Amino acid sequence: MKAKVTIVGAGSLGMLFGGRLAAAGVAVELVVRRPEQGRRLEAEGLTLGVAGGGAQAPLHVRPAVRLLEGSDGPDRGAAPGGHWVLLTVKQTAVTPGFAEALRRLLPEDAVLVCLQNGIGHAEVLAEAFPLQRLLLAVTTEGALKQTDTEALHTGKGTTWIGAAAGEGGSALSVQKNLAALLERAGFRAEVSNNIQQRVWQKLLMNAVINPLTAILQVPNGELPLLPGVPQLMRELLGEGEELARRLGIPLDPGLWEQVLSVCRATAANRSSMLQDVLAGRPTEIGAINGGLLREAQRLDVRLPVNETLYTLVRALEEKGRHTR
Ligand code: KPL
Repeated sequence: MKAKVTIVGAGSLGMLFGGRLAAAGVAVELVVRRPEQGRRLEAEGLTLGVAGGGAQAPLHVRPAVRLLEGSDGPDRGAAPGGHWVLLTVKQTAVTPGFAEALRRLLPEDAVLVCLQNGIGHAEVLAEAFPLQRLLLAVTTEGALKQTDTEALHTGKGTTWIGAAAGEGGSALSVQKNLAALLERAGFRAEVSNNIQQRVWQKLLMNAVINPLTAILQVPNGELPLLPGVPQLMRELLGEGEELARRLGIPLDPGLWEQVLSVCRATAANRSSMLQDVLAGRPTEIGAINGGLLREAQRLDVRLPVNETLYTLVRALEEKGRHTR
């Protein structure tokens, strides 16, 4: 049965998922914000290469393209195999206005899958969508956007899928069908019965690596090699782990080793936050360390190292705004 996947946000991850799913015969539609990108994708199609792929030819596909604003109402074309909407925009894009625009655009049976970093976006979306239609996904796939129509698959990973609402959330069969669809497109995908644990583990890693690389302006691999920095990294992680413990969110015991191994595995990469700072764009600090600080405030606890880094990254954003 024909499934349909709408990808909202044609950045690196959006192009990766959209490219491979379309190549696997799934009906893919890309929803973009910028008309210029929309026009180019329509005219040129989408090209997905593989980093270090040698002679492997890049995939070239022609998914349908729509604009987020100004499109006609929901597309009511039947999707008997299910209709999933992979939300691959940055966390900072998920505002109440955005959630409302999405609600107008999507048919009532579509299931929304959030792939954002950080925390807080699911709550914004839950104001516009019933919780049964919201899934969370955490991915370790690596991708790099090269132009408005081209991306590179830089590293194979795993995508975990789970219900945003836990008990009473979206049906398990919906999650399993999505995992099967992603597997058909060549991804490794698993249904997780504790997606909050995956979300928090990614959150804590991002809370260590992203602000420090943005402030020190180094690639991920250099971070643990700088004098004094491993201690700071441990303190940041320790604050996050203690907060998760108080909130009753279980975590893997070896998270410190995982942070170091992510730094090694992505040694030459600039973290997304460093890229944002260098480009003078707003960062995801509000959803990452800021998300931790909001949770801590609810419990009346302090996270002093996270607070300091949050303030420094906000200052860098401000500086970027003035020097652009
Ligand atoms: O997810 C990342 C990011 O850059 O946002 C890490 C894991 C830090 C890899 O760069």
